[in-house]
Amino acid sequence: MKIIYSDKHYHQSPKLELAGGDLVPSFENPSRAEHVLERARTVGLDEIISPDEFGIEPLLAVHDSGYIQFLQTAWQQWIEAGFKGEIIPLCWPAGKASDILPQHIKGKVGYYAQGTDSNITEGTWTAALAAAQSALTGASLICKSVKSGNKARAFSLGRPPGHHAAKASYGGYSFLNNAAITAQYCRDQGIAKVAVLDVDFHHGNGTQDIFYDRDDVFFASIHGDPMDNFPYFWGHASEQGEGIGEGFNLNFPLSNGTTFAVWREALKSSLSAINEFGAEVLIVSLGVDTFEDDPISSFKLKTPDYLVMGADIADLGIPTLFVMEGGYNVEALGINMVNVLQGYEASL
Ligand code: SP5
Ligand code: ZN
Repeated sequence: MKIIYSDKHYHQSPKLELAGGDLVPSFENPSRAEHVLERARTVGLDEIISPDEFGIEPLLAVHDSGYIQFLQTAWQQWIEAGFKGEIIPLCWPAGKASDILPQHIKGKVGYYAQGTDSNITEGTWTAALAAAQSALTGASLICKSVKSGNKARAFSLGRPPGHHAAKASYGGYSFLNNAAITAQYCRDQGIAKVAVLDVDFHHGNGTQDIFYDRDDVFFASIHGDPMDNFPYFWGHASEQGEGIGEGFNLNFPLSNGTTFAVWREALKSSLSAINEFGAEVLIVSLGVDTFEDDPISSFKLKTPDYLVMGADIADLGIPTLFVMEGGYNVEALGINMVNVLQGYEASL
């Protein structure tokens, strides 16, 4: 399994986030990638390569251009407005509001943010862009393998994560939707049917938003029920797509405390729907915050379960790109995430 990694992720190192009214060290921090990289090296999954450059065009194929421009310039505008701390939004156009984009950076931040958990720092754009380039490098390998008839697989070891980033909004530590960018890239490379499987504990609301009215990219997500879990406003089973996209969006909201036996049933259902759809490539939004000791989540998966998860995904038998998303128990993050990759490899 090729692993694509750039140390530019260090540029996103937010200090604090609000949790239950307290300011705590950010759950999404550079040590996450360090642990995954170290584990990959330890087990000899060491075909680690650097990303190629794809520019911003593939980003603009899924994200709004005003939003991309905002991400590129937000820090500069923030500094010019006289602020020194990290960018945390303070107000939103919730309820009745004008849809005019404000001039002041404080207004723009509220316009594009989903919540307060995703600090924009001086290096956010640099890190997010590098994570997208890593994912695109993996996608390029996968697409080439479809054409040559090989079943390639790759893992984009990047951060910040991406699956909460929608067409024109950021949140859930996500700024650029790496999985969606790669799914669209595969389409633009001539792959007719692409599936995105999201196994992160949290619903992939951004990916759902991007492909909701499409029948060429199938999206399935297994996650904590939004009645009780972030991102709260997306992820219900009733959200099945719209227009020609109806039937191409599949959500499995599961209760707090869900164990692997129950979780695996949802995985099997997702995989059989993806198989029926006829996907030629699979993009996996790989979060392991489903782990029993994750500090912000509530499922009960155990370390060996991730090997089984990888093997089940491999059984689909199509070229697969794993894109790193969440997982916040940093001690266990490396072994859990790499277990999915090892389980996949072992079952080939
Ligand atoms: C990619 C990803 O996994 N994003 C998740 C973003 C969740 N952000 C809000 C989490 C709220 C955490 N509350 C802390 C509870 C501590 N017990
Ligand atoms: Zn998550």
